[in-house]
Amino acid sequence: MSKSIIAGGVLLLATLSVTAAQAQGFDVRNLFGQANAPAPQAAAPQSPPASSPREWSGESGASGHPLMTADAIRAAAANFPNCVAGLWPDAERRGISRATFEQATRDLTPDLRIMDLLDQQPEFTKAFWDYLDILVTDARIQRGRELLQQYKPVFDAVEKSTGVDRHVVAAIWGVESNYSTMGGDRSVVRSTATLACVGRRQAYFRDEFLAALEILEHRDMPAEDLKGSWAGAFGPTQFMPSSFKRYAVDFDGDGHRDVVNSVPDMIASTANNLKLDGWMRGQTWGYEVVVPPNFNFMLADRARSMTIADWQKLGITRAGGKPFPRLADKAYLLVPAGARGPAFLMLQNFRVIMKYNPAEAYAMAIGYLADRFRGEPPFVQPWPRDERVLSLAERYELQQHLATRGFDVGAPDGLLGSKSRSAIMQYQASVGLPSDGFASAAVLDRLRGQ
Ligand SMILES: [Ca+2]
Repeated sequence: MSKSIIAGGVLLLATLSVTAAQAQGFDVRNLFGQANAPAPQAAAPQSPPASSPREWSGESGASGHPLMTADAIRAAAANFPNCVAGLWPDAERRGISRATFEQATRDLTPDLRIMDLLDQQPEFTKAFWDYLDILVTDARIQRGRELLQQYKPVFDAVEKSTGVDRHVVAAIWGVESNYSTMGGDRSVVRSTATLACVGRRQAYFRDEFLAALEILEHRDMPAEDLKGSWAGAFGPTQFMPSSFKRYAVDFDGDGHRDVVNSVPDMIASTANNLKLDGWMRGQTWGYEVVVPPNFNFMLADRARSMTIADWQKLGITRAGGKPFPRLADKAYLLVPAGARGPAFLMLQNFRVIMKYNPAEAYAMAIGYLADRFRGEPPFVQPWPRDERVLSLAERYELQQHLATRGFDVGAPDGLLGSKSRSAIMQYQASVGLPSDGFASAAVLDRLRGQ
């Protein structure tokens, strides 16, 4: 499901592409610190329910967007009934009946607490390895294996028809909702209507709101089952309404695409999502690799795709000593924790997983969990766990130092995406440091000292 980064991600070491639209589920997305969903701290144990009865703070949003000032939010809230009523012509064009529309929107009120969540920016982020620790636990590995066995006939059939690796589908299920045991409980119709009429993402959420009405119109699921994150993602694998529309399938043959209550529909729909996003049958997602001494980390660039054979010529080997199974597959090199941490060659399927949720740490957790289901061992190389993770203020400061020195970081926003990573590499090269693009405290200290 293309999830949208509603507010921009904050994953320190991950590149967050802000193009895809995904709504943070309640839990994982929170974990990834996007302004939309979940509460970052909670993944290891469990998140508290997403919709506690807390009220809107009444404060202007941190984004500074004109539609996020307290006055603008109040004015939009006052106009909410008119705004919703004004969406009827669009709904009608989509084949939604007047009865469905009225039933869904009668007495509907905006959930303004969402405005606080929309602009929320976590002050602290976790290191790349922290996400893997939290998301890929022994308990999650064990439970996933049980479910792969329990639903083996479904996984067999879905894998055969879509070509998508069952372990990856199971991993998404495990990470997005801890196998259906965690999920938001906000009404998808109410959340998307709120966001369609209030705040800075109205155009995007108008489509989501209308797509949610289409689900009701087609009787795929009743409104009371459409519950999820504040951004409108629902079900065990966190479909946005528009993603549901594109990807969901009725696999158990009861005439309804019910990704909430039917495990076969959920598994098949999630696999179909990955398939239509470009999954390469028979390929894995990536490999942990070892780079040779004095390696040129400038080559670690998502835009630099080469065959595994080409990477081998540069001295890269597979961690653990096994040979690469297919040398013609194209891959890019990812060094998520800098030169002191492990390196990875990422295949097309890693990019596909990132369409589901555009954070590298998320996608790697999915791939790693899938490997562990299969019985593969943990990663071989250690993470540099002594590295201190920079705070939001420090990341912002780092970007400003780089910009002052003429390195292109885009608009400094405290989010370290691929542009910032590239700027750090260029800065490191300019001062004779290993150019791994890693935003370490040492790099910040050096920038401060100059
Ligand atoms: Ca069904």
